[in-house]
Amino acid sequence: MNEAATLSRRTFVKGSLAGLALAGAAGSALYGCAPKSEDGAKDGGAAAADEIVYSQCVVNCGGSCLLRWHVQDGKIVYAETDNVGDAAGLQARACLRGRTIRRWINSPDRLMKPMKREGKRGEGKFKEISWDEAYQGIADALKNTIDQYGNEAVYMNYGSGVSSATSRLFPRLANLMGGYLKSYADYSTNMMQSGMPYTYGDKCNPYDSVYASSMSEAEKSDLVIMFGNSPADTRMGGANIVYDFAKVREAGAKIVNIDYRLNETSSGHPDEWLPIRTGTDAALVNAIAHELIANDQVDKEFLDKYCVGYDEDTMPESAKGQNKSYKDYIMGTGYDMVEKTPEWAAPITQIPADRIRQLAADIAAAKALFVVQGWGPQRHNNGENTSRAICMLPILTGMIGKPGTNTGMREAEPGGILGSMPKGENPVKTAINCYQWLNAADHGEQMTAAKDGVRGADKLSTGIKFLWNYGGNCISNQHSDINLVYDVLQDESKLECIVVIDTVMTDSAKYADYLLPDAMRAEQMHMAANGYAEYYNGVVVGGPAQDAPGDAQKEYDIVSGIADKLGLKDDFTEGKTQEQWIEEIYKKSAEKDGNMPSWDEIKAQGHYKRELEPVIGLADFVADPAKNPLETPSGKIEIYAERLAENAAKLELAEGDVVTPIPVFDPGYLGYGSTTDEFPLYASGFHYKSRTHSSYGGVEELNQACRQQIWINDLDAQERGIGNGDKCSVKSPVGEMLIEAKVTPRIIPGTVGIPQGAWHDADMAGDRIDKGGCINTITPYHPSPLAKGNGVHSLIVQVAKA
Ligand SMILES: Nc1nc2c(c(=O)[nH]1)N[C@H]1C(S)=C(S)[C@@H](COP(=O)(O)OP(=O)(O)OC[C@H]3O[C@@H](n4cnc5c(=O)[nH]c(N)nc54)[C@H](O)[C@@H]3O)O[C@H]1N2
Ligand SMILES: Nc1nc2c(c(=O)[nH]1)N[C@H]1C(S)=C(S)[C@@H](COP(=O)(O)OP(=O)(O)OC[C@H]3O[C@@H](n4cnc5c(=O)[nH]c(N)nc54)[C@H](O)[C@@H]3O)O[C@H]1N2
Ligand code: SF4
Ligand SMILES: [Mo]
Repeated sequence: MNEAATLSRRTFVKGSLAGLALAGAAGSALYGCAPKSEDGAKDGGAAAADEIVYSQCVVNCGGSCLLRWHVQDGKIVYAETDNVGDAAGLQARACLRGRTIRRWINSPDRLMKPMKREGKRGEGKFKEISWDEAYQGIADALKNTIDQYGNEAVYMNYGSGVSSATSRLFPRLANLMGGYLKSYADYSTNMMQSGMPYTYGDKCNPYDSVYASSMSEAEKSDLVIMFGNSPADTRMGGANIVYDFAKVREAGAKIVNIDYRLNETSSGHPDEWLPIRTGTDAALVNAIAHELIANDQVDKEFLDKYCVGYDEDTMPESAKGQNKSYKDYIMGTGYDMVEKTPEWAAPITQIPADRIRQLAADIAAAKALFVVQGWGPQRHNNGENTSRAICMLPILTGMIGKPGTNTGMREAEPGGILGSMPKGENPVKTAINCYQWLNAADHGEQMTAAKDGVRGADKLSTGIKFLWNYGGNCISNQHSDINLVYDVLQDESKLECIVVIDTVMTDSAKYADYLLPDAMRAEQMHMAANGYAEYYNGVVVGGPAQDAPGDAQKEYDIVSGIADKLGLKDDFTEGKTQEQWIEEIYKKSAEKDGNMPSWDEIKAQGHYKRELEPVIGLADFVADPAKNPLETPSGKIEIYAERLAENAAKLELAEGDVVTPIPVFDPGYLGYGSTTDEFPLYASGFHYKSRTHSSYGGVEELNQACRQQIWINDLDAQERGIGNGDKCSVKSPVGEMLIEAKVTPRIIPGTVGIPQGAWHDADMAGDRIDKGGCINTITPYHPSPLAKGNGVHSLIVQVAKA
């Protein structure tokens, strides 16, 4: 152990004992750079106590885990995570990613200087410029864009890398200049956001706890069915859902985990795994529905009282007497006139008919059924229908709004208690789906409401000409079809100016015209609420723990600098520093909340957490549907959504795309039945434990611990002569990548699985073969039928030994 490490170990003990008191006594130290030490003493006898600075891991995995920086001489020496507060449950303890964050913060790859592109877009060649040149250049480009094309030509790209009360500040500046093209939905829940409001009402979105139950509610259930939901992969961190899920298993419910791979959550419990072909969950639901109907096991009373469209009894006038009910569809008397028996579903789902019958019987016998879906099943080109179909299981059995049940949505999470920096009013009302930005850059003028999901106008008046990309890697790495992205962005007459603000050289950053180095949250005063943790509300305030490296600056100062060149600095800042904004936002939120500590207290404590009661999805509606109707036209659960039938009639769909008023199984683009001799395997992505998307993808230790590998079943591997650890080529209709094989029985035969988010690494002017194993090299760009979203888990490929 070297001297520095010894020192930090020793002072760590002292610091952790004295941490709270010290922070309390020296509240001001939470702001500026850490003082040398409290008493000025240097090590060499009495060790200096570490300064404890509170911050968070802010990437988009939902944890928002607490970091307690140990700071000496203005430098972070050590990071601990949450070890304060109620050890029984309220500790937001970081996962391995968060615990390696110093590798990222102190990485030699940190961006240090503002830069301007020199080579071709995507080539990654830049020259250093001064901040003044950057501000002026960007201000000019912004102004010219608006003068020439109007405000609709300005766009802020999706980016989820930073959660904080003072981040993503570009909208505030753009609104001061007359606004920008808006976006709706997100890359996480795009298809679900579009489909579910037709069933559960306009306000139904995956982030509203009214529509789902807390995971802890499953402790009261006797049968928990999880569709593509793996908290141990995607809800890590001490205060996250994985924690609640552990208690669910202890409580003893039978758990069925439906996934194309044996995910981390059921790892060690293989009996819980029900393998299914990717993208076919709705077919399984259909067959279960068939059994429940055939055996008279549906809750007809619930369906009649709370729902529309199960059978003729509750069909809306416009669809009566036409065999358009859900029951008609399932029993083979409507739509495709095919009876959805387990024998029908077996070859589609790869689940034997007997196993489907057993599951249906278990569901019928359950006293409290808890059905929950992750967002994997909906991240397919048929995801709108799949998310609605999964919710049919609790609907058919009336297992909604009661103890131990869930609506079929992902588990609930409470909203945050913090406001954020006001964005102002955007006078532009036109919006695109966030996934449509590349189309809008390529041929925006041709995009319409009916064909492309443009909202707020019938069509776009211009393509995107100015793209702002902060804290996101969705230009290329996280978008799809990176080869197409490269081609479109080569043409500088289309997208004229791209600004990227990040901390390291990402693949998206290579497309920047201006590439700006950001200070990380540890390097500035930070404030944010809790993440997706379901059972507490909280806030963290603290920092900076150390200075940003090189000339990196915080986003607030970057946007202020550009505003200054436009004569808008005072309007943007209102004469306040970021620290003053944070104080103001906190105080306003605390006033509204009533329970939060005072500003002085939170500064001293660094964090605040409040335990919450678990919730039961749609409990109010079920208790009193007249008093608490849903925001559907009927006020009820709409199994048959008349509105969707009407809206579908107005859509111009791509060939083969389907939108239906009831949740049917349709394979969707590149779904079941689409494999060919050239691409004989299905492939899907999943969110991986070594990264949060592409964030932490540069930490070598994590890459070594959890290798980037394609999961392939022994049968598929043998057929191709592929052994564990072999380098493989994976080809899809749009690209090729190289990746190591993980040959395993933990994946269903016929489907391969690729962890999403690895860093793209290809010679784009050469063979374009990605050596980084980035799945978006091979995902086509095909917005889904209704949402116009990213159904990127639908994919066909060939795999060969490289
Ligand atoms: N094929 C496929 N594609 C997918 C998905 C999939 O399942 N399959 N998942 C999709 C989903 S759900 C999502 S949410 C998106 C996520 O896509 P992104 O929102 O792009 O998420 P990240 O890849 O984590 O990128 C976050 C970026 O923020 C940067 N960052 C982190 N901290 C800071 C900071 O302090 N300042 C600045 N300026 N930058 C910072 C990181 O370096 C990183 O480049 O990906 C989507 N893409
Ligand atoms: N470690 C880690 N945690 C994360 C993230 C991360 O990148 N890394 N990303 C965060 C973000 S922004 C989001 S949006 C969430 C994402 O959370 P999810 O969208 O739920 O994550 P996925 O891994 O896409 O899908 C969940 C599971 O569904 C399975 N699956 C995929 N397709 C199907 C299907 O058709 N049917 C069935 N039954 N299963 C299927 C996958 O194998 C996976 O195990 O996670 C968050 N948490
Ligand atoms: S990556 Fe997520 S779970 Fe891990 S420390 Fe960060 S916020 Fe917590
Ligand atoms: Mo996401």
